[in-house]
Amino acid sequence: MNDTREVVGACPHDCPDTCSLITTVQAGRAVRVRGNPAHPPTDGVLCTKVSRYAERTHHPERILTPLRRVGAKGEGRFEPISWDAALDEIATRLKGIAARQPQAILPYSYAGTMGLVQGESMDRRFFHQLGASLLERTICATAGGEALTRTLGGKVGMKVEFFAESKLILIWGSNSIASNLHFWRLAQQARRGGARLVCIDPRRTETADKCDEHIALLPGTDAALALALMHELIAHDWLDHGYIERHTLGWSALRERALLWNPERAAQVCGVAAGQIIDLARAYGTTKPAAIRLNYGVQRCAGGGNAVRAIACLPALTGAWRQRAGGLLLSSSGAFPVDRAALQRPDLLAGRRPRTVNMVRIGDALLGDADALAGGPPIEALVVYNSNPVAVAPESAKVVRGFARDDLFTVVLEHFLTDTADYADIVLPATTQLEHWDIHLAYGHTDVLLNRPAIAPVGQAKSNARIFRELAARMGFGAPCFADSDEALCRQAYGDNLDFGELLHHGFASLKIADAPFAEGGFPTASGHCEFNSEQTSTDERDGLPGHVPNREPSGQDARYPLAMISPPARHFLNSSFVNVQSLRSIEGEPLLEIHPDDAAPRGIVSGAQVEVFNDRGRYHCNARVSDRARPGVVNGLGIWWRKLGPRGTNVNELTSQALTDMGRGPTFYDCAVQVAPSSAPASA
Ligand SMILES: Nc1nc2c(c(=O)[nH]1)N[C@H]1C(S)=C(S)[C@@H](COP(=O)(O)OP(=O)(O)OC[C@H]3O[C@@H](n4cnc5c(=O)[nH]c(N)nc54)[C@H](O)[C@@H]3O)O[C@H]1N2
Ligand SMILES: Nc1nc2c(c(=O)[nH]1)N[C@H]1C(S)=C(S)[C@@H](COP(=O)(O)OP(=O)(O)OC[C@H]3O[C@@H](n4cnc5c(=O)[nH]c(N)nc54)[C@H](O)[C@@H]3O)O[C@H]1N2
Ligand code: SF4
Ligand SMILES: [Mo]
Repeated sequence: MNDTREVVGACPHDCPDTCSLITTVQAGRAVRVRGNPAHPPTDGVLCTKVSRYAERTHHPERILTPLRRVGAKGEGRFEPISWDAALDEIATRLKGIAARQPQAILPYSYAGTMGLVQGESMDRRFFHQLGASLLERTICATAGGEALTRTLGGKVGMKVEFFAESKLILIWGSNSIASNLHFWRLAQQARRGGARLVCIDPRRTETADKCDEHIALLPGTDAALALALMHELIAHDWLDHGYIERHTLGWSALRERALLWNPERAAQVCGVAAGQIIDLARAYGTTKPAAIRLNYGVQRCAGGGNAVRAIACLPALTGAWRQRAGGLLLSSSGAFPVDRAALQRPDLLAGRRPRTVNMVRIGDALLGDADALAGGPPIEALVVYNSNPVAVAPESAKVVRGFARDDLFTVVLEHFLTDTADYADIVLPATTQLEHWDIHLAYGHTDVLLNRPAIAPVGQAKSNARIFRELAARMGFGAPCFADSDEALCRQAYGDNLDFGELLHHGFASLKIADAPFAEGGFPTASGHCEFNSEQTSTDERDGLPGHVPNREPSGQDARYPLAMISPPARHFLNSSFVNVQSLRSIEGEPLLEIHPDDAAPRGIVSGAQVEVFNDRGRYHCNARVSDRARPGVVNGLGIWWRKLGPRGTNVNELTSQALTDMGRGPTFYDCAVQVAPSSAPASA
């Protein structure tokens, strides 16, 4: 057809791979989205989910107009209204509250799009000018991020492409095939070159199946494993003394700590055989280059920060950083020179210092818990975008009760009527990535990507940035920065740090980073060293050294709730996105709990049975799968279904807690004790 066009964009999702997309447009419709073969990290391949992005964009249930609630909160009954009516009503309500107490207004957003423009530009300016409460965006990665920063000085590490040359790769707390597909391709390449792959994960994932070795440790015991590896490195002198002396801080104290952790002690704590730990230490101590692909699965528990710190010390002990195919990667996002002050304009606060609400504790905060409210006023208005908190935040019972408050004014910017949108007073239709401009960083590679709109907005949808621009005008915010277009915001994101012309031309641009950035030390910490001992850590939590912090709710501790539950992502959803895309939901089937045969048999649970998973916080109804994908003592509740699409309107976050991690004030989704029983009533009830 002669009106066929191809447009280069960027995958917006919260995924380390940040793929370059090519969208085929015919007669104004996106008909196909594929991976850009010219972008090396993407290499022409997308995951199954985003291959369906055209289906998601042109989904028959897309919200096409602004909506006003007509039913009760949560019922999901709305009537269409005009943009003028919607924006006027929102501006009037927000002005009324702001005149008394701007901090009673709370934005709630996360990485529904990772785009810097649609995720953290005009929205932030708007709330800064308003003097609204600040949001601590902690729901994913802050424990690990903080831990990495305390150890290495930032979210920095190996360049991902060099994993292909490694001879040993520890895939630690990562189901790469599901969540980091383009890294997995590099790991396969390494394997063809003779590398050994070791997966460290309580669950026997599809990634574990394909590795040479799987260490199925108990959740939240990674620091103990890392300390025992150090013990063996010391005992066998597999250390790079020169590197330790020149480029690290706190070695003698760490050495003393590690010598307390012989493999037998760690094996007890981790619930694995001591022999596995000894073999892993030998491989790690004697193979060069050795690389660690650490991921966020290790840090969703009470001691998540300490676990990441312990693991992040390992490459400095063996001098693995000397080689470009050695070292560690958790996140590369710290390498991107984003000009956040230009994008977000914190100066618009003009000296005001609003209180900060932690998004993990939105349930408690909405219900008036003084601690969750950080001593500030009750929340009277909530503006949600790029997030689906009713489905994804912990302890759903409280989140739902909070959102159901009749005295709360809630605005939700969305593509679909999600569990959260069902509680909105006003829903505003937002554009998808195919319909707006944006610019991206990545956390699993080091390229900047530009996203051009491929099609016109669907229905009456507007981009987040445009919505906040129009709201700002209605609020009477006169500063010139409230007039910046989405495209202008793209240019401001990196300012002079980047050649925007190159981006416009190719759609991506690589950061200039040394192949082996820490071969000669030079870590971005205050000392310039890899900090085994962190002063920052010693002042606020512990003694400054990484240690094993047990889970709050470990397997086998509470007789009422003897099983530990983790709830990692289902492969064909992205958090709660795509759950409403029928072709993907069909692949996933039903909400699922994996349980080991030894735990299933005494409870009379068979595969396919409906079960109730419960603890003091709630009750989740789902389907059992009896399988050794779960290790004994641990059940896997794969996430994150829309509540309204799960049996009896529940999802796995009924069970999770709002407790925070040791560092970074992050969530403890995978630190959750439960009991499981066959369902007492039919699932359809
Ligand atoms: N397909 C798909 N891809 C995704 C997502 C998705 O929902 N679906 N989500 C995206 C987002 S937001 C993020 S943050 C990343 C998440 O991806 P990752 O950073 O890899 O983190 P998780 O998927 O939470 O967990 C990874 C693995 O860690 C394991 N794990 C759980 N507890 C522990 C533990 O205590 N120790 C160890 N060693 N392992 C543990 C889990 O079983 C899981 O297999 O993926 C992104 N990519
Ligand atoms: N039990 C359990 N809970 C978890 C996790 C877990 O592993 N287990 N993982 C946690 C993690 S790692 C994360 S990151 C969070 C993720 O939680 P969220 O950040 O809430 O991510 P999603 O569920 O993908 O929801 C994003 C929403 O943003 C919308 N959206 C996307 N693009 C745009 C846009 O341009 N404009 C607007 N207005 N909306 C848009 C999508 O339609 C979608 O509904 O969940 C956390 N919750
Ligand atoms: S979700 Fe990840 S793997 Fe899939 S297209 Fe997006 S960036 Fe690539
Ligand atoms: Mo995440």
